[in-house]
Amino acid sequence: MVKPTPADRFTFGLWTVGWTARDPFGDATRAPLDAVEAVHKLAELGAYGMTFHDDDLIPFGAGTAARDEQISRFRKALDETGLKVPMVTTNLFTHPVFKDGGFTSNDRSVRRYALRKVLRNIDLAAELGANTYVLWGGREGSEYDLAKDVRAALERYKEGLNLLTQYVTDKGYDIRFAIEPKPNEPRGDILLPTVGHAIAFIGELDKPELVGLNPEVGHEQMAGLNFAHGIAQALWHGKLFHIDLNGQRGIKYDQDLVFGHGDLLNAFALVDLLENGAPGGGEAYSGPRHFDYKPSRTEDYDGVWASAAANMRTYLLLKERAAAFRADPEVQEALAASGVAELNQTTLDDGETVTDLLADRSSFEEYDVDAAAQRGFGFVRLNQLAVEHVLGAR
Ligand code: 3MF
Ligand code: MG
Ligand code: MG
Ligand code: MG
Repeated sequence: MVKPTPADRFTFGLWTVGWTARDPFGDATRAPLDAVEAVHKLAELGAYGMTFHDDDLIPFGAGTAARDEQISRFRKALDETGLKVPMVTTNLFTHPVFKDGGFTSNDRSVRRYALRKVLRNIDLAAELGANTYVLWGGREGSEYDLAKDVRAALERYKEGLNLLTQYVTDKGYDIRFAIEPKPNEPRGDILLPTVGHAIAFIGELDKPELVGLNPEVGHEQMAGLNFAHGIAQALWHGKLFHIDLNGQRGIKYDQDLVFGHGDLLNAFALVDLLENGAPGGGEAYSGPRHFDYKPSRTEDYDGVWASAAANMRTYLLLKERAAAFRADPEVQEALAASGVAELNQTTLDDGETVTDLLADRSSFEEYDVDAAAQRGFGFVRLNQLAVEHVLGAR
């Protein structure tokens, strides 16, 4: 069970295993990785697919002939291995032209260029059969509050997304967009910093049904937020279109550790949620399990492939542990004692009105608040059972 197969739908960004480990303080520690080799290696390890930014696959500024040649080499590798490309994205952050953003740069010509760069890559995404297009606006933001008119920037963000959703509709592409929130890094403050901000923004768009989220574990945790809660809310809104799995240890720079190498208990709750749905029966997640991590700068290529395998193995181990947790009669009993499923009961009876509630003396006038306040919820016992399952003690 802990051997990954394509049926597990594990995917990796080309920029993850392909990260040469340059950081703001030091040079690359690894040689560049060819996309074709990455496809073969990931397929050997049991992955389902690979994703990429336009510039990961085709060097920025490559001419048409070089671009076509690289796409055909890549397609050949996909055909040879059966690896899929379920998601594609655009790099609107590396080239200096994007220093003040893509869709929301104060410079209108940059905004027009950014849209053209995305449109060109959407055509490639459609050709390769991707049905999710991720938008991470890493440079959409500011360092200085007075330098960015945030309302105007949100208008331009919206204008850009409305253009993209119209484009895929006109072209008949089976593609939906997924916004990836992040609070900061590389900008001091990034627009749409959290899952919640992005969900609210989507509600303002022309075709909100074509836009959802690609939340990343570390991005929410960088803001001190609970990732499993964010994912539950995204599922509740029907907006979990894609997911970036990795590990983060607290509020600091974006660590992109292997999945589970950060907050392991939250990762356990996350896998339980993705695989089994909510305890009360809420829907599970059916999209790719996408890893957006960085093999640490200390690793050579053996370490890169070991770390890629580690992401999948940890996910599968947590999935196994979550199944054992759910199947444990003591856990079921503890869940019931904690009232976890009770929260699924509507607070009012079917057809009951506010007048009926006001007339129900047992709910207020005769309610024994002190007796009700005596109830112990047993959440600590439940959590300890989870810890013991994660540790393999049960
Ligand atoms: C940065 C990220 C990005 C996005 C990617 C879109 C470079 O912190 O997480 O990775 O995931 O641009 O998928
Ligand atoms: Mg990230
Ligand atoms: Mg990250
Ligand atoms: Mg990411």
